Amino acid sequence: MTDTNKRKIYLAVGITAIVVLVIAVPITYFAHPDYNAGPDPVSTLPPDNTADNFKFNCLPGDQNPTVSKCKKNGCVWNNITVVNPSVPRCYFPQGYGAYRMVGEKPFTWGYRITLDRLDRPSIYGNDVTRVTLDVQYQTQHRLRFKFYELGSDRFEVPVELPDGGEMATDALYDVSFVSDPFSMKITRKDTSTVLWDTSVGGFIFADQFLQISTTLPSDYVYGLGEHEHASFRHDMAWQTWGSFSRDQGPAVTNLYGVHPFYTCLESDANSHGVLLLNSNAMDFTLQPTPALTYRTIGGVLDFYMFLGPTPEMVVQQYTEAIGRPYMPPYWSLGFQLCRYGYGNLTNVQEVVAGIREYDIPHDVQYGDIDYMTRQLDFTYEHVTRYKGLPEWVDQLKEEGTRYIIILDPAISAEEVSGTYPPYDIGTNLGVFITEEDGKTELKGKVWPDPPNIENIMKEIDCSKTGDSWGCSVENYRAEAVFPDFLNPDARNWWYNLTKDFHDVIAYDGIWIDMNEPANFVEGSVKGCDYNNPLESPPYKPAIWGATLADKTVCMAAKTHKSSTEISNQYNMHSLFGWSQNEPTLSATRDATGKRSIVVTRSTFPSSGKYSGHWLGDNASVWPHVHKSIIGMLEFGLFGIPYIGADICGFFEDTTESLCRRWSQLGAFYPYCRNHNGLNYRRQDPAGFGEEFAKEVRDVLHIRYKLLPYLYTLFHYAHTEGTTVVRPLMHEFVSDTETWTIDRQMLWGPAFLISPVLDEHVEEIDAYFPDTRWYDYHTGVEMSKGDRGKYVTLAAPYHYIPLHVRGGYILPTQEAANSTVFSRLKPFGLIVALYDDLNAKGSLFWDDGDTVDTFENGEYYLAEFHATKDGLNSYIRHDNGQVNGQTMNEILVYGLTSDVNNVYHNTVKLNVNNWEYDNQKEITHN
Ligand SMILES: *[C@@H]1O[C@H](CO)[C@@H](O)[C@H](O)[C@H]1NC(C)=O
Ligand SMILES: *[C@@H]1O[C@H](CO)[C@@H](O)[C@H](O)[C@H]1NC(C)=O
Ligand SMILES: *[C@@H]1O[C@H](CO)[C@@H](O)[C@H](O)[C@H]1NC(C)=O
Ligand SMILES: *[C@@H]1O[C@H](CO)[C@@H](O)[C@H](O)[C@H]1NC(C)=O
Ligand SMILES: CC(=O)N[C@H]1CO[C@H](CO)[C@@H](O)[C@@H]1O
Repeated sequence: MTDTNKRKIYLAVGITAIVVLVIAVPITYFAHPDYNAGPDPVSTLPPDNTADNFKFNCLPGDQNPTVSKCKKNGCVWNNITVVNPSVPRCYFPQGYGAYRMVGEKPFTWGYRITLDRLDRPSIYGNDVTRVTLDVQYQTQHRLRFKFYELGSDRFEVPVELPDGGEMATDALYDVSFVSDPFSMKITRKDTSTVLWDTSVGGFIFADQFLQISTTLPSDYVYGLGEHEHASFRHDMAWQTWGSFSRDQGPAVTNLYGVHPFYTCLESDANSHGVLLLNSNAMDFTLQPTPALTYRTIGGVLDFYMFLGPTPEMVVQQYTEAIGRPYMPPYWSLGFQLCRYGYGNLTNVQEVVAGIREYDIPHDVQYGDIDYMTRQLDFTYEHVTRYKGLPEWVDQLKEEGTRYIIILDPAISAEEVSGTYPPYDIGTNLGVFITEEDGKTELKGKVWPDPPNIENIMKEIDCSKTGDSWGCSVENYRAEAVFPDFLNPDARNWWYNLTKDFHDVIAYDGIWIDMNEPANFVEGSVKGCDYNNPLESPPYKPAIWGATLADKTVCMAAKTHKSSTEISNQYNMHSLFGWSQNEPTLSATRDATGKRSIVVTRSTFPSSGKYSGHWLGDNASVWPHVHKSIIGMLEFGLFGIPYIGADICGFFEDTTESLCRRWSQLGAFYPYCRNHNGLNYRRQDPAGFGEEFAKEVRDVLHIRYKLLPYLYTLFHYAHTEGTTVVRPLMHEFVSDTETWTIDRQMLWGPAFLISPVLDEHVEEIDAYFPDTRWYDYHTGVEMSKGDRGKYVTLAAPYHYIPLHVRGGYILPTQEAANSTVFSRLKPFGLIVALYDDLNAKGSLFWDDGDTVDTFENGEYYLAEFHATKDGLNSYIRHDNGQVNGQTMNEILVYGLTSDVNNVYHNTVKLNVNNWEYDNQKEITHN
């Protein structure tokens, strides 16, 4: 609450949008002594005065930079002054530019600038001689600037974002240019903070290499994914992160999704965000200047900048552009249980019986790939192992637990013709990704087994070989093909199969995995043509694997870009998971007739419109518990708030102490799923005996009690783009201490979660921003002296510290064994008063399951407002969704005097029906 006034000022100012065109005097670049250096570069090197932080790598990715390679690029070589081995030895001359402005033309949306290439050595070949830059002043807070090649058919990302429009007249930003060599500068008008300045040099626009470097206004940078980062705030000490979707368990490399979006806090606590809309393999280098370099190997440089000025507004503006997050059904906020390799239905039933025995809330049960026949999509193993699965799913649902099935994109091409319609129909329609010829289906290997797998396994026992994985891929896996989802036939084929499969198993939602797309052989079963520059580009970004096709399909493989245009995997690779979203969601919606849900592994900007995400195949190790908070905070920035990690970890055996702490934190993941890998020890809530089970039940009951609050947060995420799991800095941005906090998180503005993230720890230091806080468990107010401080809190093994922020009202509902039953229970409110005895909050409610209830007005929305005189509710919209339900418990925290009377409307209530103590007051009406 401390900074709202200050924030507002920025919106009120900003009057005109004037392009400042600075035609600068050509700078000393041409005179740089090194540029035309003579034949003996080493001996004639003059002392170079470029500060280390201002060195921008001219031989990125080169493990063995040499003077001659460096000189050939027209760059400066200096390894004398280098102390830090991360500082590039070969770097661009100061102010290096390869383009100059030759024209500038106004448009309704802004300006079009024409850039011509100067006479410079070509580092990567095929430089584009004329680059166009469109600067679109799209709105007051949104700027688009796009470098491309006018009139060419260079690849552009087919995700729809705002284009053109009328030039905003009240923009918060200024854009200015230096003409020769070209550079650009973006300034926040009211503070004159320079948000971007590319005059540090290094702008390159070649066919297969596009680079731009900019200084940043501060070194508080967040986002840029998907990777496993050690901290939420980026490390600016010369870190390079690759991005290219990859089936890769969390590690310091490119992972499943691609999100070239960052937010930055300026030193005065204003915030902005930047998206590079590009899907080619790329990397980002962060260096301590502070500066950022983007390098991508295709497409165009299409940037969107969002001016905030608060970090929360940046996310709202970003999701306004890429699409607001999906509204998950109420039940999908309940507890979910999964594992790979239950093996058979009896085993699943036993686990579920254990969950029931301990009365643990259980909203969703999953089937991983072992429910299928030989891992074939759209089948279930109906002969022995999963005989009776459909009937059991029906029964489960009657009891209040829903069922989600996994579907992998890869389809077996080895089934006997006429026995497996998914392949037969698909191949007839030509729905699969093809080789370069555009005709031959590209075949890889993923999970499906061939028909004769049992005989093969008798013949070849891969477990006895040195390389059991390699052996099993070679011998046990069938050749498989990959749907080309942007081909309209493929889309409809997938939609039909998925929808029709609901007649077999009445699933409630779908989990799509392996959609990077993952492939267990490199490129294809035939390999790839590495003479093709798409497979072997002149620059390989800092991504995992020796080739781009590593663990996926060949880059030259043909893939639709739209219903009518064909592109290739080189451009479309990272969009594969995104392209699977819409058809899957439409199918499950239409099959169930309900809102339903899709959870996907591979994401791209705008995936949040259709799906949630889990943080991937994490290991059961302590550091991942902390990393999961970082991952959630980042996906919040990326507009994918339905997010969580596999509780207790996927790979490796968990331990009881790890699983206990992970379950405590996981109870506050928006996507709350315990998921385990093949053959690891049990880790479901009933897997460690009664005491453990009761502890998990208790913490899940807290979650369930707060589900109305969580659901309301999702409503605002869906309608206004606000975050659900929220970094502390988004609420307390004027407090710089919050800028680095990633071991605590908030639910919305008002609920603080301070988990234990390490083994053998029973107390933690938690930060309490300077406002009023109450212990959720007891209602006791935190001492005033603790405001704005780290406080040591007791956190015994069974306990997670949770706090409610004064000034807020949280809607609650009594917990039950699933949301089916909790939704029938009475509501309540937690009224946590601020110092001035005010508090506010709201409740969004609908039937939890119908499509587009908000859009169609089928909901209830109330705002609550507490003052020293009482508590009022204002019904903003009411279509009867809460009829027949009661509100039983109103907890009021922070009253300063005794309560003498309780009224409901004007009716005085019987004093015997309410309880009161000196910290909190409980009323029952
Ligand atoms: C620095 O450059 C000189 C000249 O090329 C070379 O002899 C020397 O080995 C280099 N040192 C390092 C640490 O790379
Ligand atoms: C299910 O698998 C277990 C081993 O995990 C086995 O003991 C049991 O017999 C199987 N049950 C059925 C019905 O196949
Ligand atoms: C999908 O199903 C509809 C309705 O049965 C049918 O008309 C259509 O041809 C099918 N499309 C594909 C691509 O299978
Ligand atoms: C869940 O709780 C309800 C009552 O709230 C009860 O009727 C139902 O049988 C329980 N379901 C299971 C599966 O335990
Ligand atoms: C809990 C955990 O390990 N989380 C990590 C899982 O992997 C994602 C990337 O997919 C990371 O962002 C998380 O930090």
